[in-house]
Amino acid sequence: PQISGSVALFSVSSYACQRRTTLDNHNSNLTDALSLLAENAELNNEDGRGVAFRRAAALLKALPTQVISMSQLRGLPCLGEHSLRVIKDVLENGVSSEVESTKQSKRYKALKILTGIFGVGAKTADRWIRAGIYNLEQLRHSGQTLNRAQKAGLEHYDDLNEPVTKAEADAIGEIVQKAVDSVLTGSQVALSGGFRRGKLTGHDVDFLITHPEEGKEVGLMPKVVAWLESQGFLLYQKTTRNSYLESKDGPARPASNMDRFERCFSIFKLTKGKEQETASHKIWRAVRVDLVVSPISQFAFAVLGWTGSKLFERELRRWAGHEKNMSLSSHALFDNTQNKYLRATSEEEIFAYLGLEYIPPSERNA
Ligand code: 8DG
Ligand code: MN
Ligand code: MN
Repeated sequence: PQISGSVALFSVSSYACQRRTTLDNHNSNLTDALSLLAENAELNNEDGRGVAFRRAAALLKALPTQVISMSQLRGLPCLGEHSLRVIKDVLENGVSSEVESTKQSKRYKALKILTGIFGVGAKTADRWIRAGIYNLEQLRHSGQTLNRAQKAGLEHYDDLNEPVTKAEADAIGEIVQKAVDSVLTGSQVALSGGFRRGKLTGHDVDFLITHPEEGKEVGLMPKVVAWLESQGFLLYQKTTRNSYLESKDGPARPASNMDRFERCFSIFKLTKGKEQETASHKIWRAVRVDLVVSPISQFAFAVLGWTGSKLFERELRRWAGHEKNMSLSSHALFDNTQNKYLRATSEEEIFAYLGLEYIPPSERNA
């Protein structure tokens, strides 16, 4: 860091995938404010604004010390005019007036409550709000038709809005491992998502499943799901087939960032330990679990793509496209200059292809 007078100026790379971002955040007062505004933008389908606030928050998460004065931010990337205004407000007044008024607003509160239902996105929530629905009580009495996911989401609302602990994630990991062992020996299960980055809690648990022999993983998901169902572990599941190989453009470049693995969005019924039993005497709780099956040839890309954070992933793809003329997905890395796929069996290799220093999962918490 450069020193200017008594004020330390930070020097930080502009892409989140060039930075090491641990969970040790020295600026949570600022990043909480910016994250709330990002969330609000996303809930209102203003994705551009959302990303701008997310980038600003991520930049601050990567700083080695607490920011106490605006002068420390001079020359830093990712901080737009609006974000700087919010930061200044927090530094000078302890809170951001925009954040405070957003939190109080009827619309924000309703969007939070309604999108807190599994299966309800910003568009559905907006439609319901325009129909005068602001909370679960009003929704239940509204006569709105809910799909299967939303019904399950409403039924298990409290459980699903209770953070999942690492201990619960590990318990579910053992169940998933047992399931894959029972249906195909040699299959491997890898924890991904926030828990792989070292988070202590999460909104769900994410797992990748593969088999060391290419092709053996085909059709694995329905078998795993059937086993879990037969053992009574599933409260809800929706499985979608792999659509990567059979797409019209062949195994060529995936068109969007949405991947095409065989996957299952589920709600697990997890039996509680004695310590977690509550006054309600309910001996189980509902937990959101994502399962994804990847062929071994794409596994490194799948692991990288499903470890997150979401902003880190977005920045990796932006780096690949803008700086390297490459296209990165959770399936593959394509070099547009050489017009060929770059094979990889580890995350380290992928970072190397991209000309990036390797960032371990615990430092991808952008
Ligand atoms: P949390 O659950 O603890 O709140 O955080 P997280 O684990 O980081 O978030 P997540 O929403 O569970 O997402 C985990 C990773 O999975 C994240 O990097 C984004 C990625 N992911 C999805 N959906 C999709 C998708 O459709 N395609 C790809 N390639 N990745 C996805 O969540
Ligand atoms: Mn997750
Ligand atoms: Mn997930």
